[in-house]
Amino acid sequence: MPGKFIVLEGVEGSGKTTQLQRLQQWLSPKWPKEVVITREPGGTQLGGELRQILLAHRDGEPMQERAELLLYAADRAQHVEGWIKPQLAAGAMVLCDRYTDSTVAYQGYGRGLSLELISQINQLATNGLTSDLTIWLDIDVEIGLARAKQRGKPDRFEQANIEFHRRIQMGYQALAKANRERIVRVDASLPVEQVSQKIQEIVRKVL
Ligand code: T5A
Repeated sequence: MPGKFIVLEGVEGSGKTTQLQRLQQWLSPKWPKEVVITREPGGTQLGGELRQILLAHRDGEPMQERAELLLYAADRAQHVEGWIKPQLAAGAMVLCDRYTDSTVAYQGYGRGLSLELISQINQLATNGLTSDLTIWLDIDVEIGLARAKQRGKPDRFEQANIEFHRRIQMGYQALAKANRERIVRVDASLPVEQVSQKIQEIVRKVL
């Protein structure tokens, strides 16, 4: 497809939202078509509704792990077919906050669901669409959570225990090691401007 698909990944508060906005500003004058930002969960109207369900606190009836996995997959299937693919077909540069690696890291390493099952469900949800580049914003989980907390009331995931977040971080480490051609690590503990510069150096190579 004529467009390009770039994903930012990382633990809570790693700076994805901040960096996606800066990347969009930097890329817009360089890319001939639109440069658009989206996110998972919540990149479509249906996804927005699923996002509320996924991030809400629920007293008395915790969300089951497989239900959580399938809701993320539903969000992704809608996003890929209904929004990302048409954008890529029109030549857009799509910048996405989280994608399939989040499911491997959170539902696989974090929750302990089968990586094989997650791989199959990711395949079903994406119909094989992979990113052209994934940038992993690598930060210590405690620093990321402290940053995320500064913004206000923590969601269901931000409230989970620290061991859950450490397992997710291990998931990202394993993913980066196994996918060196697709995933590039950036040290996200650096100041915002320096992180942006590192990201620009990496993205310049795929333009
Ligand atoms: N999830 C998602 C799954 O479990 N499975 C899946 O398949 C998918 C797709 C989504 C949740 O869903 C889970 C993962 C998540 O828990 P979300 O609200 O989208 O929820 O959560 P996050 O993606 O983690 O987004 P956050 O908004 O929490 O973090 P960001 O976007 O990484 O960080 P950002 O840019 O908002 O920055 C956080 C704070 O730090 C500051 C910012 O100003 C901001 O205040 N900051 C820095 N401070 C110092 N130095 C820097 N370099 C900084 N960069 C940013």
